[in-house]
Amino acid sequence: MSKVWINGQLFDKSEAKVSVFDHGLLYGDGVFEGIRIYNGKPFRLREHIDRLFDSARHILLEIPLNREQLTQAVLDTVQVDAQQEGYIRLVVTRGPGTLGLDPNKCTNPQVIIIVDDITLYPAEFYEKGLRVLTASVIRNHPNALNPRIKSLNYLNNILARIEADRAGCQEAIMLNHNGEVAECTADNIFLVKHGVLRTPHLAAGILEGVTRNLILELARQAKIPVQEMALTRHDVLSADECFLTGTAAEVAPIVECDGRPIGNGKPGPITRQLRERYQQFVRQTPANASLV
Ligand code: PXG
Repeated sequence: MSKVWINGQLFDKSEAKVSVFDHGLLYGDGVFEGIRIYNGKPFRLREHIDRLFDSARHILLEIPLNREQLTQAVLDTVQVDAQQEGYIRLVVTRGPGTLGLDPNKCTNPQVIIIVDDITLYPAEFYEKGLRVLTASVIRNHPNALNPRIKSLNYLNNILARIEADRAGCQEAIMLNHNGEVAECTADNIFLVKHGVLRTPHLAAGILEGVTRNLILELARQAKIPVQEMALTRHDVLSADECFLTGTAAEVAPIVECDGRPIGNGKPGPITRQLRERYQQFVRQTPANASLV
């Protein structure tokens, strides 16, 4: 039975509630993180907590706990069910306020920790690869809502996901306001060309994915050359390999974009190698290595 921690209290899933006046609900005013549990431990918890605090700082939302307190609350909540594998959703909302935008009317931010199961793509997608399209909806302009903030406003990405869905694709590639490749709707994107691993640089207006950073680390360890750079749709269509990375999807091959095969239309060798290295890393890392 999964549990939900809200501002220091534990609830059963069915009893966990927030106010309809919460500005997280009314305006998407809040931030979140999605964290994996591997071997019973939250994976890369420090990185996720850091990103949550950075997102909150950007929107001037004061989290009523410090990093250590929040880390401990996450560890305590995970401990309740002692799940070996699972998923943690950490949410901080601006809290209940009035029916107007004014964030100053919200004086009680809601800190929510949900521990639940993870839903993955079915296994066949990891073997055969995903189909994606280039969404007509672009990623948020950094001067509108910076994608570095993991905010509760995902409508931009949801619109792209709807396009993908209606075209029979599993994911969408979102371009930025300059027409460069940014990221997928809930994942970062990587290409392989002539043995070089390429991914959009942070300046493209993307989330700095925890999985992205790990893949860059693992590629460097494997002596695979890496380039963080501006990429275009041409680079995707002419790539030898393509894959996405994210907490939920882990490392998943992309074999088709806009109805065209990528490379030979099958998951490529560097994608396979990095997926294996990723699996090995997350499952073999000594328990404490992922803790603060
Ligand atoms: N880009 C965006 C826009 C994301 O939302 C990533 C990249 C990958 O980041 P990480 O740090 O996870 O490697 C994300 C992550 C979900 C879910 O429930 C979504 C994310 C993470 C976990 C769960 O769909 N988004």
